[in-house]
Amino acid sequence: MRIFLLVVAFQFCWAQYNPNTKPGRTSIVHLFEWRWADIALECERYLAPNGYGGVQISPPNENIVLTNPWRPWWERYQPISYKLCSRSGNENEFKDMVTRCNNVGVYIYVDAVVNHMCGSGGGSGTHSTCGSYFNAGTEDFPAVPFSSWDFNDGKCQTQNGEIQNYNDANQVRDCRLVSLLDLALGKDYVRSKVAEYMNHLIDIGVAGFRMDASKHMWPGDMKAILDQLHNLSTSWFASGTRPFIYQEVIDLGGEAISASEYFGNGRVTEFKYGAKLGTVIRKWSGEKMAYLKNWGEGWGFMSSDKALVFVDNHDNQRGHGAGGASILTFWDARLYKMGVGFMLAHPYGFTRIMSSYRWSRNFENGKDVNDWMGPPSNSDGSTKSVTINADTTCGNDWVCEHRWRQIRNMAIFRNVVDGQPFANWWDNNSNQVAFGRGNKGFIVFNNDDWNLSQTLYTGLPEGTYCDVISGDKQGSSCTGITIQVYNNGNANFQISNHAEDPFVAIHVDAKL
Ligand code: AAO
Repeated sequence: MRIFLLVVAFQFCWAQYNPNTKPGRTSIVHLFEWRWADIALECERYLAPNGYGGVQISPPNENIVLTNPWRPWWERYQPISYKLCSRSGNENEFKDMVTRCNNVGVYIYVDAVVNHMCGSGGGSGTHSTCGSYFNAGTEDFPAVPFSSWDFNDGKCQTQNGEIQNYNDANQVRDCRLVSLLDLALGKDYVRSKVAEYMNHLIDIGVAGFRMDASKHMWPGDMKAILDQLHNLSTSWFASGTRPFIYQEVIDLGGEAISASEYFGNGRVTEFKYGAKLGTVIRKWSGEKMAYLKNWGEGWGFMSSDKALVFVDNHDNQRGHGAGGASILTFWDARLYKMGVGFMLAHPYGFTRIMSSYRWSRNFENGKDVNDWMGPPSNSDGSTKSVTINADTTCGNDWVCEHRWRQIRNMAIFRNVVDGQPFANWWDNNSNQVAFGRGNKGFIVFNNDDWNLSQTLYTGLPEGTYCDVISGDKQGSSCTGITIQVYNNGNANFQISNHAEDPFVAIHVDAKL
C-alpha cells in the first residue's frame, strides 16, 4: 500500500513533464494555422509513418474576427469563448482529428489561451468565429459567460491598465498584455471556467497543453487550474496519465520573472536556445560551433528535463516575441536545416519542430510590415487546405519544414538515438564539429568557409551507412552519399563548404 501511494504521488508530481508521446517518438511539430481536416490527414499519411510524436495545434477556441488588418494570424490569440470553433474547423472536425491522430499514435497538444480575452478595443457585436456576441468595452462575454467581475482591472496598479514595466512582476501578472483583457485567474469562478474548457479537450482525447502567456499568470493561479484537470482519456492513454504541460515564459534573463518559478507546473519554453543557436550558426558576436561542446545547462539554460526547445516559433519567425534577428527560420533554409539538425541530434530538452506558411514579407526600416499576415486563405477568409505535391512537398504556400528530408530524417535520428549519451565530441576550434549519441548515431557539421576532411571516431559498429542528410536509405541502397565505418569505429568525412547541406548524419537504422 505504501509503495502504491508513493507511485501515485510520484506520478502526480512528475507526469506533467512527460510529453506522453509514444515510446521512441521524441518530437512534436507545430502545424501553425493548419485546418483540423488537414492535420488528421497529415497524422495518418506522414507524421505517424515518420515517427513524429505529436502536433501542437493553433488555438481551437472561438476568437475575434478582425478585418483591419485582414484576418491576422494573431486574432486567434484573442478569445471570445471556449466553443471549439475557429478558422481551423468546428468541434466535429476537431474530434475527428483527435481521434484519427490518436489512433495512429500521434498526439494533440493544444495552444491554450487562458490569460486573457480579446483586446480592449475589440468593439461589440458578433464578429467572432462562431458568431457569439461579446462587448469588449464592457468586458461582457456571455458565451462563457465572463463579465467585468472576472477581470483584473481592480488589481492592476498602472495608470492605463497596461503592462508598462517588465521589471515589476505584479504588473506583468495583473495588468493587460498589449491591451488584452486580463482574466482574474485568482477567482474560483474564472479558474473553473478555464478548467472546464481544458477538461472538455482532455475528454475528447488531447495529450497536453502549451500554456500561452504563462509569464502573465501567477504560477499559483495556474496550479489551481491544473489541479482541476482530468487524467487523459483511457481510450488512448494509460489510466492515471496527466496532461503534458509546457508553459510559454520568455526568460532571456534580466527581468523580474524567471522561468524557474513555473517548474512546479510543468515544462517551460527555453527561449535562450533558439536565440543562442541562431547567433552561433550565423557566426555573430564572435560565436563559433566549437563553443557548442557544453551546449545546454553549460550555456545557462534551465535543466534539460524542464525544457521545451525549438529553433524558431510562430512569434519570433516574424519578429514578434523575443529572440531578435538571430532567430533562424525557413527563410534562411541552409542555416535553418543545420540549426534544426543540431537541435535534433543533441540530447538537451524536449524538441518542437516549426511548420510554417509563406507570406509576402515586406521590410521597412528593418521591420516586416506584413508580420500580421494570416495563413494562405481564400477571398472569404477561409484557410486554404494543405495540398501535397508529387515530390512530397506542400503546395498552397504551406512550407512544411517537417517534410524537408533533412529535418524529417533528423527527427528519425533523434528517435533512434533516444536515451543514448552525448559522446565523442570533436571540433577544429572553429566551426567544424562532430558528436555522437552512444553507439547509435553520429553527426558532423562544416560551418567554416573551407572544406572539412577528417577521420573521426564515431562509436558506431563497422559497416556502410547512408547519410540521411543528402539522401535516404531505400532497401539496401542509399540515394545520398555513403559513409564507411571501419572496425575501429573510425570513419572518414569530406564535407565541402559549398555543399547544399554542409553536414552529414548517420545512424544504426540507416546502415546498409
Ligand atoms: C495584437 C496587436 C496589438 C494589440 C493587441 C490587442 O499586435 O498591437 O494591442 O492585438 O488588440 C499575439 C501577437 C500580438 C497580438 C496578440 C493578440 O504576437 O501582436 O497583439 O497575439 O492578438 C510577450 C508575452 C508573450 C507573447 C509575446 C508576443 O510575454 O507571452 O509578447 N507571446 C504569446 C503568443 C503570441 C500572442 C500572445 C502571447 C498573446 O505566442 O502569439 O500574441 O496571446 C519582452 C518580454 C516578453 C514579451 C516581449 C514582447 O521580450 O520579455 O515577455 O513577450 O517583450 O512584448 C529582447 C528581450 C526580451 C524582450 C524582447 C522584446 O529580446 O531580451 O525579453 O526583446 O522586447
